[in-house]
Amino acid sequence: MFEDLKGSGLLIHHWDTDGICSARLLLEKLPKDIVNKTPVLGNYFLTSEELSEYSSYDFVIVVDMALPEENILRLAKQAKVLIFDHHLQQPIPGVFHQNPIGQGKDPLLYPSASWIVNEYLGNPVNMFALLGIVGDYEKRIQTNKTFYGLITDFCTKQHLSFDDLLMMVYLLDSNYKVGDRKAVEETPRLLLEYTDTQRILQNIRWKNNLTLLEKEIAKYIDAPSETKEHVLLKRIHTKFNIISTVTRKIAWNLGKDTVVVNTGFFNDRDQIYVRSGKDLQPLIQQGKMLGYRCGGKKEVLGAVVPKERSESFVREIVRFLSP
Ligand SMILES: [Mn+2]
Repeated sequence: MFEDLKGSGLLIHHWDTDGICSARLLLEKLPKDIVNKTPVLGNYFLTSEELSEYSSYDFVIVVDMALPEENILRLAKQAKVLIFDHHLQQPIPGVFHQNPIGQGKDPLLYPSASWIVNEYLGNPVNMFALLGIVGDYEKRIQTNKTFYGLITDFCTKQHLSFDDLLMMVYLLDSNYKVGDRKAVEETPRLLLEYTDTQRILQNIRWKNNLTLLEKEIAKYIDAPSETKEHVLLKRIHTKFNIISTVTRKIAWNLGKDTVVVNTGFFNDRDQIYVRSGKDLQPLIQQGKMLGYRCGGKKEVLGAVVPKERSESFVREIVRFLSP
């Protein structure tokens, strides 16, 4: 499979369950001395420090991340680069790109990077291929007949429930949510040793992470918030990546348009998250026009904004949401 890869190798993977499981599947087939890394948590790009550190490798594999084209081209100056992914990205010249979504295939047939990697490797269906899918879709995968069928068959054979798989996802994702980048990077190799999948459910460290996360989330749900023009505004300061959960819980509990600002995750930028009954697409476009990293869906918006711009963007959001 990877016989033509010579010299020193680096594997860069997303920090979530799909990224970790994809890395686990690749590591099994790659030379033992390959190094695996995840970007600075929350960064969908490589910093200049990372880029110079990674420029000495002979080959670099990127999985479950659409890193910016200029990052990839920089790595490709020195190294042979291979990308396995399912995010929308144009092919990059000179780079091996295994991405059916980028080639216009139906995302329903390629629901995760782990699935794409597993197919490429010619493996039978297995826990890690499926966990990546459950990680990216959670319960929403139940509406995908083909894959939910595969998942339920697998669960029956392994005497597992869908909730067990969801719990495994929460445990694997707990490492990045508590901000433990080193633990994220250790996990793919740990999973190589986990021949019994029950060991994922029994990992004490990950279980402790979940307890910590629950406490931190509850703390911010219970804390007072401001109301501006019928919009609920909550300011939090946490190094944990819990903003989406906090926003969802507040919005669903109170049934109000909710804006959460987290000043504690990045040193130089704030996380902003919005949940609303209003279509947020125009606001997402506006955020992008202002040059912020901004994305989301109809009812949610997530943005990362330089600290000095954060208050003015929050005012824009409140103005947009006000009746
Ligand atoms: Mn993914």
